[in-house]
Amino acid sequence: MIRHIDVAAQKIFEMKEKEPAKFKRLIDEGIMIGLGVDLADRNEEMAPANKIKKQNRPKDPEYASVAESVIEGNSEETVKLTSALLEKGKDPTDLVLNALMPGIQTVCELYDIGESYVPEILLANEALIGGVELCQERIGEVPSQGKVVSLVIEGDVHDIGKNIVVAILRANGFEVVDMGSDITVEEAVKAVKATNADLVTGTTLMSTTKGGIKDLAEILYSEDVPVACGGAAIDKNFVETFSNSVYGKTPLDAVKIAKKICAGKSWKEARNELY
Ligand code: B12
Repeated sequence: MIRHIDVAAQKIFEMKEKEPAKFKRLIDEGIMIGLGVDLADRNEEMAPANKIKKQNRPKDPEYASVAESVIEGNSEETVKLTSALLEKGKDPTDLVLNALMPGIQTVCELYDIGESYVPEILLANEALIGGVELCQERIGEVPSQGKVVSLVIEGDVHDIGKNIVVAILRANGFEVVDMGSDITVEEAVKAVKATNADLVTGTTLMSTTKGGIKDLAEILYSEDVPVACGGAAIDKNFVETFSNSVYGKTPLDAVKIAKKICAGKSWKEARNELY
């Protein structure tokens, strides 16, 4: 018996060193139990996974069901629910941003805390794509506002965010050449010349590949085609260390940047007017 307590105490001391946040929670909860507080309800609500789901859950219950079907990676259900909402006259862009996107966002955040794994992400991404494609079909042909080349830079396969940006740009009337992921600067320059694009959107999520976005913007300077830069590894301070680029955080920022550039503004004007 005493030996077991010794082991437990040893583990708690190790936890104090290695996982201070967990240690603090253990002590706090111990004090609360000592005071007679029932932690069962509180734990359920405050569990990190539940907190993430709650924070991302759309307020509209119909949108929440779409998000839930993406979280479950259920493509069939996502398509069915999205289709029903489109039939009811819901705006396709709103559906992408406020029903489908919160679903994938939840799975990605759950992955960060070890509550979701690669297969779940891939299934959720498939469900997302199913819903996004339906929304795009509904939007149909929109008079072109300008041409955009979209890509994820060389060495990076993270294309979920780029796919959302592409869908929202298309919904807003931009002709988008979607090059996919792991695209070299040379491939991108070739596509820009071949399509006579007005703008490139470059995405990256990894610190090891963000230099590629800078190289792309600098090389495209001679073509007079700026790069809208986004994705989790990119921030405004980084983008301001090089020219011919405009930072954006959300898919709607990509639309704002594209509108300015396609209306003939320079990258400097777009930067000044947006930030
Ligand atoms: C999903 C995911 C994966 C999936 C990718 C599937 C796919 N098809 O994309 C898989 C499992 C394959 C994967 C693999 C890897 N991953 Co990963 N992955 C993630 C995860 C969990 C979510 C990323 C995501 O899709 N987010 C959701 C989307 C919607 O967000 P987003 O891309 O940022 O896009 C939004 C905005 O940024 C914006 N946006 C995007 N682009 C643009 C462009 C413009 C112009 C504008 C204005 C806005 C904009 O709009 C989007 C919608 O809001 C992140 C952690 C996280 N929570 O971010 C790690 C993460 C990005 N991965 C990471 C790593 C290290 C890897 C691996 C190297 C792991 C490994 N050891 O094998 C490999 C990468 C291999 C490679 N060569 O690329 C690290 C990167 C760390 C770093 N800073 O460098 C992260 C941060 C995890 C971590 N905490 O360590 N990953």
